[in-house]
Amino acid sequence: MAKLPVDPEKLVADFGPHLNYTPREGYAGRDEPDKSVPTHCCFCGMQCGIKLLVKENRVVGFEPWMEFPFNEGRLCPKGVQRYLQDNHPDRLLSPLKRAEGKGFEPVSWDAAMEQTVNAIRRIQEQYGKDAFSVLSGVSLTNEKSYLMGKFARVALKTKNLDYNGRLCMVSAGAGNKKAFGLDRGSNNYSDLKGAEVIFICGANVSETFPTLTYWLWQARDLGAKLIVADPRLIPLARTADLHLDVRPGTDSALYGAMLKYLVDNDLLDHDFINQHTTGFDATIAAVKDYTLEWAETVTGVSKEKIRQAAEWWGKAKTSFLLHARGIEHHSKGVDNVLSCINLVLATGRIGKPYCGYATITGQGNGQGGREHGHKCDQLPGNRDINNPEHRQYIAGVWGIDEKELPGQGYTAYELIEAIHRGEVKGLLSICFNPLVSLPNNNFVREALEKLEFYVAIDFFLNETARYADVVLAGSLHEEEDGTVTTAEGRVTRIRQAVTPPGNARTDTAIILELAARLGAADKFSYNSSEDIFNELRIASKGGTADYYGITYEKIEKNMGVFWPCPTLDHPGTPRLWEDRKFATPDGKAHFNPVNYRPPGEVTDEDYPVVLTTGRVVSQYLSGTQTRRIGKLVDQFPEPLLEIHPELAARYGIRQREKVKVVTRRGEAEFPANIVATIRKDTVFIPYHWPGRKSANQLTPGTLDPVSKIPEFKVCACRLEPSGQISQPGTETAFDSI
Ligand SMILES: Nc1nc2c(c(=O)[nH]1)N[C@H]1C(S)=C(S)[C@@H](COP(=O)(O)OP(=O)(O)OC[C@H]3O[C@@H](n4cnc5c(=O)[nH]c(N)nc54)[C@H](O)[C@@H]3O)O[C@H]1N2
Ligand SMILES: Nc1nc2c(c(=O)[nH]1)N[C@H]1C(S)=C(S)[C@@H](COP(=O)(O)OP(=O)(O)OC[C@H]3O[C@@H](n4cnc5c(=O)[nH]c(N)nc54)[C@H](O)[C@@H]3O)O[C@H]1N2
Ligand code: SF4
Ligand SMILES: [Mo]
Repeated sequence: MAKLPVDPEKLVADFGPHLNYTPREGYAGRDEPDKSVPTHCCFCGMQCGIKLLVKENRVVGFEPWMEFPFNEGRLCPKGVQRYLQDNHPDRLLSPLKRAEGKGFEPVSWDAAMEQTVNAIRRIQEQYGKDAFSVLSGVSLTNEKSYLMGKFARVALKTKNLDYNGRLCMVSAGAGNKKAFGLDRGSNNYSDLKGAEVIFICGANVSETFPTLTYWLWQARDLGAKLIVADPRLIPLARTADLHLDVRPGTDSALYGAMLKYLVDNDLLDHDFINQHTTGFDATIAAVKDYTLEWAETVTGVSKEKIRQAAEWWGKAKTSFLLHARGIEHHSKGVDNVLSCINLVLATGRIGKPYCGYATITGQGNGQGGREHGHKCDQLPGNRDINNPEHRQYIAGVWGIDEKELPGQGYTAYELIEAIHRGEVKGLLSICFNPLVSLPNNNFVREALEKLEFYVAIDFFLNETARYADVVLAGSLHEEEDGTVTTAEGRVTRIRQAVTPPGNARTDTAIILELAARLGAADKFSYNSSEDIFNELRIASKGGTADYYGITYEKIEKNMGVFWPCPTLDHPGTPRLWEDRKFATPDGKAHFNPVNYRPPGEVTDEDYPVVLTTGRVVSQYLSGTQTRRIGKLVDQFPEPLLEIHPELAARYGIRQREKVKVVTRRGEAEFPANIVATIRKDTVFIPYHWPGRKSANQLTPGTLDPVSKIPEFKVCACRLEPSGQISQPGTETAFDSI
């Protein structure tokens, strides 16, 4: 087992409640702070409110922000310790340039900018505009997400721009747009409190969205039944009324069989189906053969459990369905999402108090960042880059001719393939660590080596940035003003607490200077983040993600505003669809038929075990930030292979024995963590570590045909025990890459 979780008393004794763990010389960390700045956690989509304590332009601690309505001061271990990254010695304090044979050396901003712009110009002149590409990220604020989309299309004039939400939210987004015409969770979470049945599909809420559990406990206290579908008996499932231990990659068979049960037993809302939906007949025709027995064979969940889940779901008067990446990270992620939505629509339980549906957005600004146009197929306001009217409108806002606006480019993983083919020669990345987070990372590494020029903007030298020619020292969440949109759809304010240290700059300042040096200064003249937001409001006006009626002042006054908010006197929309007018062209919610198909890779004689990947509570994404926060590392210092005792016994694997996991892409060794909380045919590896400890050496580049999300949640593997026992804490990844 890993070390025990950190002892809070020891933490306080070591560091004091509000003390930075690397106080610099002459720095009076224990004194009263100069100010307390209400803002939000920089990590997950809950965007918990937090107050940062600032002394001499440094973040030195935090205190709870009790008034912020979602979390009311509560925080998870990452939120509590996030401030410890601020003064980390690895923080980039100056632009860097690759010096042959010497690694990186600091350079002036002028030299770094000039080298970057010259390389962009050369590549675009030699190979065409689209040969230079951009990968962006949604830890960025709405303002920066919008800016990146405009920068790629107007300053670089390239079509090749995509973002890390491609690995995260796109299956949910595509499913929601098909069914509702709009991509946002239908309700804010207060509707959980009062729902009779709560169905959680593929979301490890207690570890990945810890503060959301508070709303679930309140619902349980009021008598809600909790159903959890997950191949692991995750912490939340241990307290659930029903755990559906689904075989990875088979969810649509499970939900399809539940839908058939609702139809066969007439547990349907006929009025809602008749008046407010289309596609019901075709959808139930698709599941007509999905008997409980068939579903048991496909999913591995007993037919009695499936029947029970359908019965509870069907008979409830109020309900809330939530899903996350467990059902979305699949080559049929969109189908899985649609099969969940079909269950919600069949019972008409949406747009009413305590009746809701939502995907749980992952990254900090995973919601806002997927609306403002840094996706390859999207323009601001969640507009479609292929729609002539949408193009015309945005070209007008940006003061360019519609013909100058590039078309649709490659999605993130397709971009890596295009680099391999030699079609794309240059890359700018911001807020993205694709070498760790994309699947099949040996293939990604080869692509990075082929680039003629690569510039990265980050505050740490992440593993991908080590392949860069130039690294531009950017800013942390708390070093710039802006807004984010929480998983609930609430637009809130990020407040600048400190300015970037040393010679680092704000991300916005970097992008604006690059745009100016590329000759687009007139299109990028803003004096503040609020200026950018005010342009975003106009750009989003009339789109499905309409922010026009939201202003900084209104956010301050109301502790956030829920979009859509089309006019200045509009109060915002915490609960969607109360008027039953869906955002589809015909105003109806759309059922979508889902035919079950197997995952991209199934087990066989050579690769007999199912591998799935995901997260642990104390680490975040590619780990760039949380692997630098010592106390979080202590909680989970290294990736372990979760394996059931029976499967372990079949291979003679002992606790903490190093096991080689082999897939068709590669192999990697992990100590075994033998737990009874996982299916007997499945193993699980968390993916927060790089290099030789990266789970993504093993995962496939299979994509969903619609959303182009990679299939992180299922592939086939073989296990080869090594006979060696590993000591806890010795399997860190610092010897990697
Ligand atoms: N601690 C922590 N919190 C985070 C993050 C983090 O990195 N660390 N990241 C944030 C981000 S960006 C995201 S996207 C979210 C992700 O949040 P989650 O989706 O909750 O996290 P995952 O661990 O990726 O996957 C969730 C569950 O899916 C299950 N699963 C695997 N395969 C299947 C399947 O085929 N069907 C079903 N039903 N379940 C399956 C896994 O066992 C796992 O428990 O978390 C956010 N919060
Ligand atoms: N096997 C497997 N792989 C997965 C997943 C999985 O479940 N299994 N999950 C996928 C999912 S859901 C996601 S979201 C992706 C995430 O994958 P990534 O987006 O690549 O992960 P991050 O760690 O967020 O990388 C972001 C980088 O941005 C930097 N950064 C953060 N904030 C800012 C900022 O404000 N400004 C600047 N300039 N830089 C910033 C950080 O320092 C870090 O280096 O991983 C995906 N990969
Ligand atoms: S739940 Fe998410 S937003 Fe809240 S403190 Fe934890 S990581 Fe931060
Ligand atoms: Mo994510």
